[in-house]
Amino acid sequence: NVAQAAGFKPQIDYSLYLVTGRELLPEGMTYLESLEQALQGGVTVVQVREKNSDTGEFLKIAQQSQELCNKYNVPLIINDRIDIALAIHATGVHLGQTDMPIAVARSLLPPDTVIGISCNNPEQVEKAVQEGADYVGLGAVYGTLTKNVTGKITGPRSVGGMLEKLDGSDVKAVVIGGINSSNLLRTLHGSVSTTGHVLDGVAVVSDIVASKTPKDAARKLSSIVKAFKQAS
Ligand code: TZP
Ligand code: MG
Repeated sequence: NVAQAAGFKPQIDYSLYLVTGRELLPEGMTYLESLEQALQGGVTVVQVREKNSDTGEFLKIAQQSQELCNKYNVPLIINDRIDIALAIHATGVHLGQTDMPIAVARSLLPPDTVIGISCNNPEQVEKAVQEGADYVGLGAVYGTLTKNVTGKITGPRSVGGMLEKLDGSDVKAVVIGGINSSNLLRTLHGSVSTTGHVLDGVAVVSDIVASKTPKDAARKLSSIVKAFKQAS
């Protein structure tokens, strides 16, 4: 697209991608307190995901999240809702397979908006590349209680098969679903295509959001991704 060609598309560091989930907060921890700790711990990009909120509530949370992310210079992505992304001038939107098509979303949003899409198999990844996605979220790689996962659980091996479809494009990739500090390193190592394509990062909800010490949780995850990236 025009923005990309002109070179002013924001370059996102996908290393540690926090997806929010207010339902999972531990008792006594506010959403903004948890988010700020996560940012301090090294989250590199945040997606606000509000599956159970009305528009007004989503908008308020999005605005508050944006303010906090700005303070830490971390880009913000809105799940599903183009209108809310527009309203707060978010860096990006994240779409699902049953949401608005990428081309339509693109036509509604400013040209420098980052668009990501969830993919569960190589065909969906291929289509995402053709349609001009900026990044893909691959998964669910493991089982998770955070979301009622509809597609199959991929496992790292099939992530490799999906990553292969990104060869020759600059579309970035993260994995999501059941990732924590215990399985992260082997997930990163296992999620590689036969052509050597590796992940750009990892997306996490509960390991950070459900933690009573989200800063430590994020720090742990962040250091693992950094070590992996330095070695690869
Ligand atoms: N999409 C696929 S799995 C998932 C989403 C939003 C939830 C991942 O949450 P968790 O807690 O990191 O397993
Ligand atoms: Mg969606």
